[in-house]
Amino acid sequence: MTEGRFITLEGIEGAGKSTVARRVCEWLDRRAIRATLTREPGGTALAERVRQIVLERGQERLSAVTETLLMFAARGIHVENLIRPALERGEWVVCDRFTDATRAYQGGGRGVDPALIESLARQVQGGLEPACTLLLDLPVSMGLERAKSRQAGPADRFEAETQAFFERVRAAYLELARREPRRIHVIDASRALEEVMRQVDAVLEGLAP
Ligand code: T5A
Repeated sequence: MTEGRFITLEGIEGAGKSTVARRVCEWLDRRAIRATLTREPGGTALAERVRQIVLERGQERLSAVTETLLMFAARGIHVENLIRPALERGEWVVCDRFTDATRAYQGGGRGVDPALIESLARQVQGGLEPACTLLLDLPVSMGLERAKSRQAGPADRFEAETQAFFERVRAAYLELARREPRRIHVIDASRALEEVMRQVDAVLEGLAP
């Protein structure tokens, strides 16, 4: 049995995370590596209910701290019921967003205290960290354009945010990558998908058994 690996994808809206995550799973499948594709917030039936609460634009206000707590509530459910069991079975887990999203969106975007985020991460993850994170980076205007072209229903609470908010999120992601260059690989996501996948494949080749 191979050792399970935890891979995460990060980036602003429309960076191509979902598209690339599916391609990563195909890459693993071609190498006969069992993988589970999942996402945050969500990934299990219960965590998807928390996702609905945190993304929908309802009448009631959600403070930045409450939003952070909800992200970690969903993450706790997801880690316990899906991520950890899959890794223990020896599967790879490919996850569309994880705690770096909280660092970038709630920390960088909303100004939540990083000490609170790191404290919750320790409690909820119990030492679980991604082995590798692919940060799909592109200019905010390009990401929002792509997201808009694909958007079906009304904008969710994040999609309705300003360009300045997403600039802060992008800057926070790049700062995380600067601090953790061995884990976080910056991919130029402004390129055509095949070129993006060439960059991703180069990272994956270094991880495969
Ligand atoms: N959130 C999440 C937090 O604030 N804190 C947290 O802790 C967590 C976990 C989740 C929201 O929650 C927030 C962040 C988010 O706002 P989501 O729906 O999971 O929402 O995330 P989004 O980023 O909104 O997902 P998107 O679907 O908008 O973006 P993706 O997945 O990055 O983009 P994708 O793959 O759907 O591609 C978008 C379009 O671009 C095309 C695709 O075909 C698609 O049409 N595309 C390309 N076009 C040209 N060239 C390329 N290289 C392309 N790659 C993709």
